[in-house]
Amino acid sequence: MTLSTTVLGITFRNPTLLASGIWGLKPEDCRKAIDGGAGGITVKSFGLDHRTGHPEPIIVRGEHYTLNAVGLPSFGAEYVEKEFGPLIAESPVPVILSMIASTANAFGETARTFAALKPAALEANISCPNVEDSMGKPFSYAADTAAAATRAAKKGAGSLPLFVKLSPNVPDIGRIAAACAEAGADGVTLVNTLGPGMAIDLETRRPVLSNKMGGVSGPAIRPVAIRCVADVYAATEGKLPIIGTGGVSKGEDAIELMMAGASLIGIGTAVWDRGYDVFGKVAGEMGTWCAQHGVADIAELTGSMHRA
Ligand code: RRO
Repeated sequence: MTLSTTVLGITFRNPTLLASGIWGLKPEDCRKAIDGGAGGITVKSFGLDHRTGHPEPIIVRGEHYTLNAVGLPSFGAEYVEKEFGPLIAESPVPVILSMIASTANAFGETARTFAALKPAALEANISCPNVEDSMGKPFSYAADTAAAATRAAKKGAGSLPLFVKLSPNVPDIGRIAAACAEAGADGVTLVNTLGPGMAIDLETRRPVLSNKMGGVSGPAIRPVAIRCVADVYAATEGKLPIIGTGGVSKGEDAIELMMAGASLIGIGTAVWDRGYDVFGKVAGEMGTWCAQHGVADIAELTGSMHRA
């Protein structure tokens, strides 16, 4: 059976991707994920502006979840070019550059600047939950602002495939994804972190995170990710490629997200528990499941729940 899959003309050796987030800040992290078997890489979301992230502590690990409020640190276009240009040039697997911008229009210039580095695709992160104080509500919280950011990003991206990363914290993610597709998104990444959530230190009686609140990831959010992927697949009649991400730590988790409608699978939080080898392990487990169930081509799983 084949685990290799082609999405928007980009071939991945298997469907697992490093999700944009806390592991993709440095090219060394991305190389570890490639060595660990990842089918592709999504770099941490960066913008053109310089921003300091939130002060420590920025991560809380619970039993079934992780909270983060990294706070979107960004070091300008030169950093992305110097650090990730060589990775893009040498990588044996596709590299997706994820980007953020503080206004919908600014996604245009950001996309143009990042597209010049020739990644396999761009991802417009319009759903960070941790910077409302400085950047306002995420664009993905409403269809009109999501579409405006997408339209600008696609103008800058040109012919380069553009994924748009959406938030699960909305009542109708299907409608928002459809608006993004109409505005030029070639695919969507579902989902960013849930919440925000909060954890309290019982001794000090204060929130653990310096930002007080943070996005929730890990196994606890997996059912929400599956429902969001299923909703968007249905709302877009299976025509919009989906990178499914949220709480995947083993092969069967990934297969469930594919049945809901995902073509590719982002993994982030599980690196804590299974190490950078999690990508190869999950891909291997997917292959075993497919062999046991007579699935010859992994792509045939995508959206199969809707046809069962
Ligand atoms: O940097 C962050 O705090 C962050 C980002 Br950009 C995001 O998109 N999602 C998240 O949970 N954290």
